[in-house]
Amino acid sequence: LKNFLSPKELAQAIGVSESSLKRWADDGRIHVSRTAGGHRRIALSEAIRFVRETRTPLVQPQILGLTEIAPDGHAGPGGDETTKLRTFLEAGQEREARGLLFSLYLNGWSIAEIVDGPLHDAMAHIGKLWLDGDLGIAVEHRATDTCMAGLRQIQRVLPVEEDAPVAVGGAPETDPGALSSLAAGVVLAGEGFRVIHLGGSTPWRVLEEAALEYRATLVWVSVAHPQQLGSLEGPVTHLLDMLADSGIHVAIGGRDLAINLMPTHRNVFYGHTLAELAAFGRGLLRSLGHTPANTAQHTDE
Ligand code: B12
Repeated sequence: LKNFLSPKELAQAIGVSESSLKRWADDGRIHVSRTAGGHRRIALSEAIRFVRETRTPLVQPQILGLTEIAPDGHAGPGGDETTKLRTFLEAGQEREARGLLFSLYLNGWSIAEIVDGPLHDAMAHIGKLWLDGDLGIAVEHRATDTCMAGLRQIQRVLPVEEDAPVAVGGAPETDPGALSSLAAGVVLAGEGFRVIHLGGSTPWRVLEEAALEYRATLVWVSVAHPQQLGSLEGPVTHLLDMLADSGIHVAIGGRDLAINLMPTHRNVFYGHTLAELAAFGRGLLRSLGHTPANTAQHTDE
């Protein structure tokens, strides 16, 4: 991937003339910076924002370095997005699976919509394959890895603001769910946080210490495997108490999290989906006077 594009490169990638593109830049529809020599250049994250918001088809995605995306959307299996993703993941078609996730993002889906929808649904299905034996487990592990790579590709094109508030998070010590926690982190990055992801199986005291060390504004905890946790109450209460004094917010969530059994505290937010986490993160940034970097787009507007 390239970090910057010339107006000519972006014009070719989206199939318009260079002069139209320069006009849009001068109108402020596309934000450009200038090189030392005075030439216009466009950050990749800004090019992607423009493509998403205007639903402009990328006729030559390879010019942006996006070699995994078929120019005409994505040729492949039929069916809805979940079926397509599941088919690619089950067949070990890693490039196609990553390309599909990225295409959804380019087509204007928010990161939360991609993960709460096709990604979660495809993985839930793949999670049943272990019934078929060890090969099913291999498919599940490989699919997890592919989804993580796909999410990191999306994260890679998000604008990064050096002074944005920090979010630190992971899945807790008895929970291996690194895919869940990465997904939550990429959603927060999409809302404009600077994100530090500690991965699966992160001890509670590590979350606490990392939050203080990295001066986090928000700590997120993804609970993907609730039955493994026993009682969450003790460690969660401790975490909330420790972080409240430093004014650090905590978001804890998972599909099957029994929110009604969780300790209440002024600095905690509980949720089941990443759409809820995105909305919470956006609200928190606003309350801190930060304009979210990349306002989420919705498919059915
Ligand atoms: C991948 C996977 C694993 C991987 C995890 C690898 C990794 N690096 O992530 C591995 C192979 C390690 C694994 C292990 C186990 N797993 Co497992 N696993 C899954 C699987 C197939 C997909 C999970 C996933 O990542 N999905 C994609 C993510 C994005 O979705 P998600 O986790 O649901 O997250 C959503 C929400 O939780 C929410 N969210 C996430 N984070 C946050 C944060 C906040 C703040 C908010 C608000 C929301 C939020 O948004 C997400 C999108 O909607 C699920 C199947 C399923 N039905 O979910 C089983 C599943 C979670 N596993 C299960 C089980 C039982 C196990 C094992 C115990 C199996 C075993 N007998 O060994 C072990 C656990 C061992 C241990 N050490 O604890 C059960 C859990 C049942 C339960 N209710 O507790 C499930 C549901 C499968 C099933 N139907 O039985 N697993």
